[in-house]
Amino acid sequence: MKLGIIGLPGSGKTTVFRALTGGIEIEERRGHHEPGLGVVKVVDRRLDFLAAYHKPKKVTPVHVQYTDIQGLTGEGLPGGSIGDKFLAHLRPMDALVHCVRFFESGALGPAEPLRDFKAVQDEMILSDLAIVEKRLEKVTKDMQKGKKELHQEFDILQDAAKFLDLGKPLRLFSGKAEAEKLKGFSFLSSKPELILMNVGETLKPDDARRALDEIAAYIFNQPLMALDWLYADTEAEIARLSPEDANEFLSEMSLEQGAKDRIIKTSFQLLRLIVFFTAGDPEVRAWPLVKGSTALKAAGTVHSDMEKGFIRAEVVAFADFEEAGSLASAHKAGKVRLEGKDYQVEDGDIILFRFNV
Ligand SMILES: Nc1nc2c(ncn2[C@@H]2O[C@H](COP(=O)(O)OP(=O)(O)OP(=O)(O)O)[C@@H](O)[C@H]2O)c(=O)[nH]1
Ligand SMILES: [Mg+2]
Repeated sequence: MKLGIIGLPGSGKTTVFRALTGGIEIEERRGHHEPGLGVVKVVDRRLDFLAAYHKPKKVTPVHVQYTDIQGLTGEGLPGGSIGDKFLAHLRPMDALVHCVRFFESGALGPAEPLRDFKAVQDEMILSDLAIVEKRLEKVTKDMQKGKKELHQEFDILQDAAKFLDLGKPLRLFSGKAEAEKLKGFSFLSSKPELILMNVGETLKPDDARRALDEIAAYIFNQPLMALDWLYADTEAEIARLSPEDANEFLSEMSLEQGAKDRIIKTSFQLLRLIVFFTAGDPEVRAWPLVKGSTALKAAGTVHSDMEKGFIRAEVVAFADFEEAGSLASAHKAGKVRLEGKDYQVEDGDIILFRFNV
């Protein structure tokens, strides 16, 4: 899962990045144009349980990759716009984490979260519109040369352009069947987005929630959006601590949980992802999968050969496995099911794929 951090210059993106990744495995890049990458292993109690049971050589959690565009891109000065170069880095992402400043800054002045949120959203919309218009130009030329089959794409693009021209993000377009045809463009305003407000330490949770409510009211009808907030400066410190020290720190701050795990959970919901497991001797592994996917799709996630030669899936729900205590007991209790390729995988399914090579 690839998450890209977006936000105005100086909104705290890098601080949020550190809070979410613990500053670990950051690839330092020379120059300011290359994004910083941080990989986070998703903590999952179920994976730990399976690892303790199978004692495999390898345990592989789900990985989440965060991208932070380092520094300014030249176009984006503090208080200014983000710039196209910056936005281009975000097109390959599965979802965006939109960092909104809610702390007073010497250079940028008092915080105005809703204004800043709108500014970034508008910039994404304009950037998408530029792509649509460029493509429309090309399609128009090709149609004049006799490529009649481009008519459908032309119509869809014109609809999208109208939408964007009104200042509406393509997320609102996504209910329509045509939206499928636009997928290849990786439009920013159609990506799932987690609005993450970066709150100054002098502000109270109630202040944060009020500011978030204003943004929520503004985006009320947009699908694929989620909202959350954090004390990024503090969380960046916490993310560096050992789990024990972090817990002590959190309880001192009367916070229940660090932002890191919570944000991952929210991102999973935003992307409608569930997790299934493969568990055996060489490897116990957690896999992300889009909710509603079939066993065949899950097999393909593990290996294309498994999808091609799929015979059946032997499935046990994690809760049943845990209760039974062993695979043999789960079998005895009739909890291990044989499922076909159309079976809809559930969150927490432990699956053994049978396949022909
Ligand atoms: N008080 C407070 N200051 C913060 C917080 N987060 C970031 N800052 C400050 O805001 C400034 C900018 O933070 P960065 O994380 O570098 O912001 P950025 O969005 O990555 O900036 P660019 O990459 O230059 O666009 C720094 O001086 C931070 O110390 C926060 O949660 N609270
Ligand atoms: Mg930065």
